[in-house]
Amino acid sequence: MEEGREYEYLFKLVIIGDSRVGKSCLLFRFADDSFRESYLTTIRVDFRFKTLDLGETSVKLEIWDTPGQERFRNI
Ligand SMILES: Nc1nc2c(ncn2[C@@H]2O[C@H](COP(=O)(O)OP(=O)(O)OP(=O)(O)O)[C@@H](O)[C@H]2O)c(=O)[nH]1
Ligand SMILES: [Mg+2]
Repeated sequence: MEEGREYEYLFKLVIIGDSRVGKSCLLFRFADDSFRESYLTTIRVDFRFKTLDLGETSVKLEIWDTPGQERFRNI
């Protein structure tokens, strides 16, 4: 591992899918281990980081959440 870097690998993931299928909840659960029942549609692209220690390897995940509504299809 290079000096000053806290992970060996960086993976970038994008969550896509239809509106209301639970994309944001999946990310919220994974990143913060919590759940909200009220539905707040995603209106722009948002991302979260999470670092996992897998034995001696440290992996950083950059996870992007996208809006599923038809009007944001261009994103
Ligand atoms: N019961 C139950 N409800 C869930 C689950 N996951 C998500 N929901 C509910 O489903 C609704 C939609 O969840 P979101 O994660 O906001 O959906 P989304 O795919 O991000 O939707 P857009 O942002 O519009 O694309 C919310 O009211 C959540 O509370 C689940 O595992 N179980
Ligand atoms: Mg969403």
